[in-house]
Amino acid sequence: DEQYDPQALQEKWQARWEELDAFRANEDADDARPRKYLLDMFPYPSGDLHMGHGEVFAIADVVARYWLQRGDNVLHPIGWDSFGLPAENAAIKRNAHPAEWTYANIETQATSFKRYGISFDWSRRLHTSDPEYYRWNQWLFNRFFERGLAYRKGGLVNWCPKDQTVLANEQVVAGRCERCGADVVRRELTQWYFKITDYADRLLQDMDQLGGWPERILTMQRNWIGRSEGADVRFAIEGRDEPVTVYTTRPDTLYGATFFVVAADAPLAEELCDPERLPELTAYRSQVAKLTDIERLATDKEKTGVFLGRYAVNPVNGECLPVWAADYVLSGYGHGAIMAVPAHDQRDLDFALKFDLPVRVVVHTGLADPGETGVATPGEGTLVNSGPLDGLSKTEAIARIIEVLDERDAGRAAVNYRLRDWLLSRQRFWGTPIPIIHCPDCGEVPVPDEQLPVTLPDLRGEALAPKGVSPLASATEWVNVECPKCGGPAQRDTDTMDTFVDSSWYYLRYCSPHYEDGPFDVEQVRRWGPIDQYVGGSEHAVLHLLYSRFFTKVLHDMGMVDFTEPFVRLLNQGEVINQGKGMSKSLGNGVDLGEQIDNFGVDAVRLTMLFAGPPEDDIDWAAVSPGASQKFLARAFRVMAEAGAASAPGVDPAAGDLELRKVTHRAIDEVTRLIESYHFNVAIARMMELTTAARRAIDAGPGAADPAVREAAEALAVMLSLVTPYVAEEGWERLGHGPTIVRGGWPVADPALLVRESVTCVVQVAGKVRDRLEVAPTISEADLQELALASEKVRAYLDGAPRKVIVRAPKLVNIVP
Ligand code: ANZ
Ligand code: ZN
Repeated sequence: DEQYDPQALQEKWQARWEELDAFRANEDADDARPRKYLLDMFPYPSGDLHMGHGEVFAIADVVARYWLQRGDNVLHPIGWDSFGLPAENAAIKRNAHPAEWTYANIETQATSFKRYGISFDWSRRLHTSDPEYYRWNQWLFNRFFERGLAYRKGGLVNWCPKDQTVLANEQVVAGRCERCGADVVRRELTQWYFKITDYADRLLQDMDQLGGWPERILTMQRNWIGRSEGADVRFAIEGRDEPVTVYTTRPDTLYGATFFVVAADAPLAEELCDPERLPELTAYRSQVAKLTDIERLATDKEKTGVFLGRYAVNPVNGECLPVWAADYVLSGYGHGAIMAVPAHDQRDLDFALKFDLPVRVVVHTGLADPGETGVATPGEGTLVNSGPLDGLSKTEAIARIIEVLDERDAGRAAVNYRLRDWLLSRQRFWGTPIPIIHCPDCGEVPVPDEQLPVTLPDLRGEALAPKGVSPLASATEWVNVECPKCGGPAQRDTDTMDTFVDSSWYYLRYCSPHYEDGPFDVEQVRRWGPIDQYVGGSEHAVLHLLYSRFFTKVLHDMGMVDFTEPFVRLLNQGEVINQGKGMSKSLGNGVDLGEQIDNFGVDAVRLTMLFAGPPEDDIDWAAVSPGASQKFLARAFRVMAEAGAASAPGVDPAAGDLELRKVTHRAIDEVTRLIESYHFNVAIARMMELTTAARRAIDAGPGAADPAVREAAEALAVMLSLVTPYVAEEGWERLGHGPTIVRGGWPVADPALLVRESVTCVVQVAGKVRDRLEVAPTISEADLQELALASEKVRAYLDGAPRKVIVRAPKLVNIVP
């Protein structure tokens, strides 16, 4: 009797895969097999792998191993996103260098990945904190700089007081730091930006190539980009030469503007403020500085503001509108100033009611007067109180008013985006130094390509503690250099790049990870790209996924890649939770992946992950049973071992038991379709059914030596190899094959064996079942209708010709008498 010993199988087959280099992609140009590129979002090396990794990598591995079985040339690489704050915080705490913590964790994770049996091509491994990698971040920065896509500007930025660094807009979640949860504040700083706004339209338009992405992620990106159409309208300011422009999506309501608001924190507020009122504005501003944008925009927030003692002139009717400063207008959006139309915009109305400003209806909607109800009417209607616009619809009025504004040179049609440029600079150590030298005479001078990489100075421990300026600034020898242009004394930029730069192009580096003449070999990328399937968490919906789309488009414009979207298909896995809740230290409900593997074996853990439900769904570890998975695998193992012991490879399955053969071929047919549509849990259920059928054939049917049993066991081994590779390898070897099942060949269902002799067709009359017919599964609709109407049982309920017959061949006929 054969015992199933998962740990022994793991050691044996892990060693065999390494020896065979079983998962290496072939980069030769003349390899004619279809190329497939599968990528999991690379891990951050914080400690060992966790349950979430266990899930996502198991999911992706099914796809990779399926492609391998089909005979594709598969690229499935792994690397580490190894720059970042946690390494730096650990280093400060232990008075060490961030590299020590980082690379030790990478080794731990690499060992765990190997044990977990993921089919990685290890020869392509990369770490973004290696100078060989980040050198190319700097090279790319130089290209962006040349193209005007990297620039420095001063302005209000998001500042995390805890991490003591700036954050990109994308890293501020509900007013808090995405990493540490601290409330984000605003600070005035000069920083580097990538000009992602130049690509806003293409980032939107190219979404029609992304049919293989979850709709939810596309919606989030669309909202993040936030395109709207409207008009820029110029208002003259009394006593000032320069007019002020506002952006509005409702230029049709221009006659309803009764006041004018500028963002309290914008420099414009100060400029427009009557000097006597300046102390009041200053006091108000310090109050506003404490608020996040989310709080400022909240509709239920009590409106606040100060009158600036100035008037703006409505370009269409010459009316003078009082100018206010308020927090509900944001400095970083549109032009940081608005025309307020209280009748048709709720926030303007709240403000008008609070400060006793006039409300004038200009769109007749049929609803009650907003000035009385306090409820603005933003909807469609007919224009009133609007001179030449009276009687027009909203759409007509927008077109007309834009013509008027054009004629008077007081405005024009405009498109606005919520998307801001990508703030790149970080005042932290463990990242890619920005390759710029500041020269008092030449300005910003890029470090010449041949001098890259600019490597990090050797700082550790206390020297890395956050001080509000980059730790690199304290490395004076590193900072002070000669200007590459004039040779005079100059200083390096001391900020490092946002680590999202690293992950914006790593998928290209994998195509030629050791290439030294550029970030990647253009020819190899042409062969492998774009990524056929990307797998990772939805927390990256607007960060990583938007940035890498942007990078790909820039590289396309540089002629370096021939596609414009990096990820053809995207799968977001669910989360692994426990007892219905996310795992956390405070709840004490954490489950350790390593422990699960020690207890049940890799295969049982992988099977449990994949059998729990569709990959997009959360897995509640309290509701699944790795013990039951292990028992199933022991059963499957015995079927393969017994079949292997009873017969030799190469026997003709046609001589085998027909019933079992039909079960096997139906399983092959269904599993193939289920794997291709990513219904892995259902596919596993079919494999379990096949195991049961084979067991029955061994025990109570034709016996283990029957060729049909061998056929079933061989198909089972290959199908299982996607999910539980260790037991599948061992079974395959017991069945007389080798040296590995990895490219063993996906079984093909014989159509002749898929035909069922007959299926039962239900015949209903007026919704009630009146007869059951045994029919051929391939019966035509016409034949089936004829057969049903000929039935005695059916005719008993029919009084002449039926009114309607609905036929769903071969299973249902519905007759309406
Ligand atoms: C007048 C108006 C009348 C507006 C009306 C709306 C309704 P989206 O669609 O998000 O682009 N707005 C413009 N700049 C702003 C800023 N910096 N801070 C806060 N609000 C600002 O929104 C555009 C609308 O948001 C603009 O259209 C403007 O208000 C406001 F019945 O102008 B509207
Ligand atoms: Zn110089």
